[in-house]
Amino acid sequence: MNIFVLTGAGVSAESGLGTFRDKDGLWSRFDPMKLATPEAFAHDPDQVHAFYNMRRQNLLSAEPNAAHRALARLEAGLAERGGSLFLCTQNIDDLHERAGAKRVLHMHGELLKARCTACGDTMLWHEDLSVAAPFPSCRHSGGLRPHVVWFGEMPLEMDAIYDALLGANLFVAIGTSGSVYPAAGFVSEARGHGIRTCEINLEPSDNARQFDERRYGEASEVVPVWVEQVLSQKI
Ligand code: BV8
Repeated sequence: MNIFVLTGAGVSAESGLGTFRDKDGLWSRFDPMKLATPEAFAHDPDQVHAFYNMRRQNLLSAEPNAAHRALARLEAGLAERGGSLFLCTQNIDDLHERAGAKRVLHMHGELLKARCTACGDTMLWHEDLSVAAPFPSCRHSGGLRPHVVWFGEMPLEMDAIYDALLGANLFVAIGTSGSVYPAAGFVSEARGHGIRTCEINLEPSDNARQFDERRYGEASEVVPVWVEQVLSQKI
């Protein structure tokens, strides 16, 4: 069985990273159009860097939760059975990897990487970022940014994502509100190709009605149960 899992901020909520659109979420305290767009970065790079520096420090003190660990078990368990997990995340944290997942596609980039705006080089970066910092590999300076996809920018590896999506037997969205595209459109893409769909979330998402199966609750409780059922082939 080939499963395509799309995760969102809800899978990391119980690790303390907060979500975007829940009542006390990031976008209720910060304006995404002032912090998560290329125009915002051009206008006030220091403010944008401060926003991501705060989130990077939060991430470095966060730990994966049972949902991240269950998805790592799913990856190994499917491989043992000749199947595969394609784990695509909208999240810019590294909690899937720290929980043991071997292949994670970060379609919206990674908070623990920096990118040189002059040449596109990326590298691991755990410290605070500022535009002034010189980029070690290419020596350009003055244009460092987080390796993150902002609104209005093309998400990463979309061809690989659609190839994997259309080759899946099951599409599962976990911890996402289904409000940001193109990720929010994956479920209708899957349905259009006759692929079974399942939503696992705290509450119905914006596109809940498009899912064949829906399971609700805290990810750290619902995801491990679902993974054990998949691996014991009860579903
Ligand atoms: C693009 C990185 C084009 C930065 C992010 C109309 C139609 C189609 C598109 C658009 C449109 N209008 C505007 C657009 C474009 C825009 C968009 O979709 N806007 C929305 C607001 C309408 N999209 C884009 O700009 C994308 N790019 O379209 O490019 C293009 C084409 C050609 C050439 C160039 C460009 C890029 C979008 C990426 C933006 N970057 N993140 C950062 O992190 O700072 S988006 C950000 O929000 C996240 O990455 C994530 O992807 C997204 C959605 O967030 P979620 O993960 O779903 O989190 P949310 O808080 O919303 O929901 C959490 C869920 O978890 C909730 O449902 C909650 O109930 C649940 N939950 C909470 N706790 C738990 C839980 N579940 C389980 N257990 C729990 N404990």
